[in-house]
Amino acid sequence: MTDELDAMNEPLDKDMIIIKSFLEHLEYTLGKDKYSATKYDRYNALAYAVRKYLVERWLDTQQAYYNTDNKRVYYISMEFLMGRTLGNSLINLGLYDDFRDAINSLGYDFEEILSEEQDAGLGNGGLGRLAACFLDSMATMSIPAYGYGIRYEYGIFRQQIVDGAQVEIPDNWLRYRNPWELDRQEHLHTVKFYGRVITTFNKDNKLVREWVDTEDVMAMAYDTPIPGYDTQTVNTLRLWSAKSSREFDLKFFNEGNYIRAVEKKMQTETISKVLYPADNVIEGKELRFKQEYFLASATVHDVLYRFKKKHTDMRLLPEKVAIQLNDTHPTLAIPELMRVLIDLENVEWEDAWAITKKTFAYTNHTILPEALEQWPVWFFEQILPRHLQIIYEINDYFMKEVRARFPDDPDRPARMSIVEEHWERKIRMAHLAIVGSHSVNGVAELHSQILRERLFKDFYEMYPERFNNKTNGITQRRWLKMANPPLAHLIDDYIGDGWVTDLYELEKLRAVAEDPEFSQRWQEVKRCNKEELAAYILKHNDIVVDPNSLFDCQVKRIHEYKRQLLNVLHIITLYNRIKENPEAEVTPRTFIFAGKAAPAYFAAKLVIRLINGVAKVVNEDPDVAGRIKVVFLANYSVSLAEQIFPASDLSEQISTAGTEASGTGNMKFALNGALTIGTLDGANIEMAEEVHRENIFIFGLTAEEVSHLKEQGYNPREYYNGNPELKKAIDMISSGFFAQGTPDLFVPLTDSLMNLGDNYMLLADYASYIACQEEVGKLFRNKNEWARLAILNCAGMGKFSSDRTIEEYAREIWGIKPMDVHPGTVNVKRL
Ligand code: GPQ
Repeated sequence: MTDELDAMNEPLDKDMIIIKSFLEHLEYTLGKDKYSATKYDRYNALAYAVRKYLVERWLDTQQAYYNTDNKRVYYISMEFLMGRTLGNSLINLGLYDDFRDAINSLGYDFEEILSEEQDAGLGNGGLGRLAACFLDSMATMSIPAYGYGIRYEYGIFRQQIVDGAQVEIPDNWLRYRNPWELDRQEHLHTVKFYGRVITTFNKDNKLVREWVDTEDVMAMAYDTPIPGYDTQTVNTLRLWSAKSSREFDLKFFNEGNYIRAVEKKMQTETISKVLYPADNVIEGKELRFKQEYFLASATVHDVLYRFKKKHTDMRLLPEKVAIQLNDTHPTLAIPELMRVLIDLENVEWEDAWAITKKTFAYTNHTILPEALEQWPVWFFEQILPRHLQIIYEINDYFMKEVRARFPDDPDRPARMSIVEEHWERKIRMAHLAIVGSHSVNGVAELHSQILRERLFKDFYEMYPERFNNKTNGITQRRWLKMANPPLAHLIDDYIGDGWVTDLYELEKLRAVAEDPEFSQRWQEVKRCNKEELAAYILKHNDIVVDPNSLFDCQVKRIHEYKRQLLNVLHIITLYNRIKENPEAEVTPRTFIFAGKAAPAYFAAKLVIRLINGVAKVVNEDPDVAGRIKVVFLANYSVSLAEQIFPASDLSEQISTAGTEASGTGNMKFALNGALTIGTLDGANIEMAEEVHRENIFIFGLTAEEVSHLKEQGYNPREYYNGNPELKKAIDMISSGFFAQGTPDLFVPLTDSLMNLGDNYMLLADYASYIACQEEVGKLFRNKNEWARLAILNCAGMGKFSSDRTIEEYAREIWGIKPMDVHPGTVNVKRL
């Protein structure tokens, strides 16, 4: 019936269907009329109108998964950095233009309504955004997949810049409603903490362990639909929220102290309160440990619940379930699955262990030692006593295997042990993840090589077949089609829109890289995008920037290894050159920075102050006016990134070689027509291969040279003394020239370069970076040549679609094939 109505009305009433639904939601869901509705109400009404189309496909997809019982993949991650959902959903559903036209016809500004949406900022940076891109690709490629994470009440903090310094503001993103999630009151799991383990015998006189006297927390599911592009498939992102249990409430209330009881209740619910804001470093806090177990346990129980609806034989689990661990953060899922199989499902140890290893796969995202998780044994003793027993037992078997395999290497067991015995005893989560998985992967070729040859060398020698590489990627739906409509349309006009689902199609741009008309339009698009960003900068920073200048961008977390400070040394060098010689040939540039620093990361916060200090000096100095400008954009986020990439000319990817596992911002820049200046690090290396080495600006030491120089004894002072421009720049920083009245302010930064060994070798790479930047500046003066290279860069981005990455995971690690969903169980009403 509805189908018939739809068919009858189709061409006629497309706009009307949308408008009706929008107005109905405004009135009946939100209780507003056109007089009382705020912009935010209009956003919500629009979101509910769109949600209908998601839900229909979602129900179909989930029913199809249940019916076919295909193998599914569970991507478990402590972070999902989703950004905004409305625009992306419309694009993936193919309804963007219809909704835009309908809403605009009511006299509203559609884009303005979209920008009302708060980012879902449940992540810190690359690792969380990768998880979000993977969800998009898995749905688009019709892979039966689920994301599992935590529904933090507070996502990544909002950053304000006050007097040049970062100030953190809590991100209360759920204060207003979230139209994209559906709470699933019925999907509840009990997660246990504390207590003790008792040993008893069961009726078969078999030894059994019981974990008793626990403090229980409930995990409640909130589901968000994840639509694929141009497909029926709508997958699920399930986020867990902590609730105190009924029994828990009663127990404490019965003890008679009402206020104390409520306090206790609030304490348990703090588990899902806030995202830890540190990136690439562990904080080692007990609450974080509990969060990790909370996610791991709830997810394992949910996965098994779904499995058991169709199966009774646990040995079939690896044929139906693949679990991908996004870094070690969810690794407690390994001992949790072992516990459930052995203690609750009565599976024998050997079988349980074989099932577990076949089910799990682990992705490593960093080699920085400060980011490798190790949890104190006493956390386990108190909080997860049964898991500690299981980990010890896993380790006993594992140590036997190591000794048997390498009888002549007496130090090896201690090196490889899951238990670190020195100083304070700790559990090495990466070792547990490797031992308990059938696959271990890095996220770019160089990174995977470093895992095999350095970080996990011992493990690679023992289990070479487990190690593999999966170079990261990004979704072109969000990062080109949605973020940069003018460029997307231009590309469509010349090569069609096949690139939206097959990014290798961009290769076809090579043929038009020298076509004058295409080049002209390409340059116009970039110019318009730069004007928009310039307007944003004027509005938010009150700085006038010239859209003709080279937009030189470094936007990412602030971290010493990412070397924002090296970029600053370049700026100061240019400043000095112009001051000394007003005729100096310096291509006009606007340096754009954005990024958050972990609240406890002193050096990173100081770098933010330095950037702002340099900005003040440079921007206010009439001698360099029209030549260089420096801008720090506050509160870097997915939605701000969507405005920066399209307007960028140059992408700074300048980490010390061997430190950045992959990088993914590099790919977003190139896709949007920026050229890269970078070291041979992470995915930069593979990008250089794809775009051809002559089309990318590479400088600095290689990873091998970095290790070599470190072994030989690196002395930063040699570089300082040998390079007057470098010396001058560093001296200006330490002397307080940029410190605005606090002369010693930046001494810790120069100290770390000069007196603490310059861990990330800025000084060693300085000269080569400056020389490379001169080439960049020269090339930019030739607009057509610059455009030609930018087009070739974009043309070479095919490999860096997360569709390619996911296809490799699915085929090589998960053993999962795409699965078509046909509209069936419910009517999918089409516009
Ligand atoms: N990454 Cl371990 C993060 O963003 N946060 C982390 O805590 C860890 C890694 C990044 C990594 O630094 C980038 O090089 C990668 O491109 C990204 O993960 C995704 O793999």
